[in-house]
Amino acid sequence: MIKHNVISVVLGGGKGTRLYPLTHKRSKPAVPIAGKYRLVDIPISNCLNSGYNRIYVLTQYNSASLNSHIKNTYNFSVFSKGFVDILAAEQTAEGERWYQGTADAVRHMQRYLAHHDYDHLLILSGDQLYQIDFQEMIEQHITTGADISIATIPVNAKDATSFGILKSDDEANITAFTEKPSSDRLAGWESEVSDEMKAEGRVYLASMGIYVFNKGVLSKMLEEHKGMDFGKELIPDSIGKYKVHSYEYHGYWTDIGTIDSFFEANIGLTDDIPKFNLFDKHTIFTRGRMLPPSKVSGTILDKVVLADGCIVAAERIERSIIGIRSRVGQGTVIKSTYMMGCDFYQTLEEIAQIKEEGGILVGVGEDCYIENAILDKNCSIGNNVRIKGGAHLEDGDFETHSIYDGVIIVKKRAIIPPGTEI
Ligand code: ADQ
Ligand code: ADP
Repeated sequence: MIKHNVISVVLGGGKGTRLYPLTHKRSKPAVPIAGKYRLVDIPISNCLNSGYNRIYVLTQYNSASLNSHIKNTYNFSVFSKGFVDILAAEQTAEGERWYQGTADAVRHMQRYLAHHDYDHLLILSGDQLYQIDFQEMIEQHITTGADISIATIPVNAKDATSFGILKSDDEANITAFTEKPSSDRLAGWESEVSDEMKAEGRVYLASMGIYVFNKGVLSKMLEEHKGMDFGKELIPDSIGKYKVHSYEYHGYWTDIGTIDSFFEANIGLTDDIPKFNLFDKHTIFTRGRMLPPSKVSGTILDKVVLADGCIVAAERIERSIIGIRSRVGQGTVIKSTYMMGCDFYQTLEEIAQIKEEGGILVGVGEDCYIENAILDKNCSIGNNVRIKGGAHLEDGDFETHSIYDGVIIVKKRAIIPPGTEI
């Protein structure tokens, strides 16, 4: 039963520079994950599974793929009040003035909220992997009489510098907040945590960037405060002025806003029992594509998440995600790689013609070796190509690929000629 009157806002992405080149030609919410989903499916599914079906997605850019994904995925019956609407900064009347930060993005959408009846606004980040029941969070928000609630999780000293860190009293009211403190400023910010967390060194309580605001409170804050950002300005300023409550979350939660964490989170899905469970009673919603089942011949697959509609003839694939409509040729070995897949199939006639002209087919060719890589959509990788990421590689950006933290990211639609070594 849905007890709360909630509107959800997914912060779909600022410039998205930390996920470049995956965000070069698409907005961040549209970045593919786990072989068949898009980033935005995670927060939206969490909302829907919690029974909250009025959702705005705020994004700096609009992209054809984001629009078609949302339009084709989140259709509600005429008897429901549900919607998932994209509000893109580039389309606001203010023209060139883009959203400058998260609070500013929400400030600009206030006029859309005016048309709705709601009591609470649930604000979510678009680049996190987790499964939360938001009803529980909102229930706690209401029973504690909070004006603002922030979902929190214990993190270690290394991670603490990338998050908002807070302290709370015995009743979980937040008494102090500092955004991304440098490591030399961490002393004194430790919190009481369970023995298990202590053993892992997770003694700092971090904001998960997930907020519940009472309706009137947020509009007042946005009006009175000229701040652009929740984490840097509005939240720190609210401490002491409002009742800000910490909702402590104990499950799996990870930020996937950087190439490194995005790659780790995807590859982590191939574990025996992954921390983020796709095979759960809660559905992760995404576009229903009516693809054929995948076809595999002669391949040893070990810890592989294989999406729909693939044609795989490789020699061996290990600890990898193979996305929708992927084609992988004979003799090829793929390890620790996220292949996003393809938006289309080439027909038999097209394949014959491309081969006759000495061209390269979409997908991964024959006798290739690919390790520690992300292959963006629609790449054409010729035969005998060797792509081997690793700590020995320096970061860099090249025409067909980029390298970050040892991961080689082959760009969308890149054509890699036969015999290439990266
Ligand atoms: P960050 O994630 O570093 O920290 P921020 O860059 O503001 O904060 O991004 C929050 C979310 O909003 C991200 O999903 C981002 O893509 C999106 N976003 C940013 N600008 C946007 C804009 N103009 N329009 C739409 N979306 C936008 C925040 C908090 C920390 C907290 C971490 C947890 O500030 O206190 O610890 O989240 O991940
Ligand atoms: P996909 O996510 O399936 O790889 P894209 O995101 O590239 O697809 O979406 C297709 C179209 O969206 C592109 O051809 C481009 O015109 C538009 N688009 C993508 N990113 C942006 C952006 N940052 N700004 C404006 N338009 C964009």
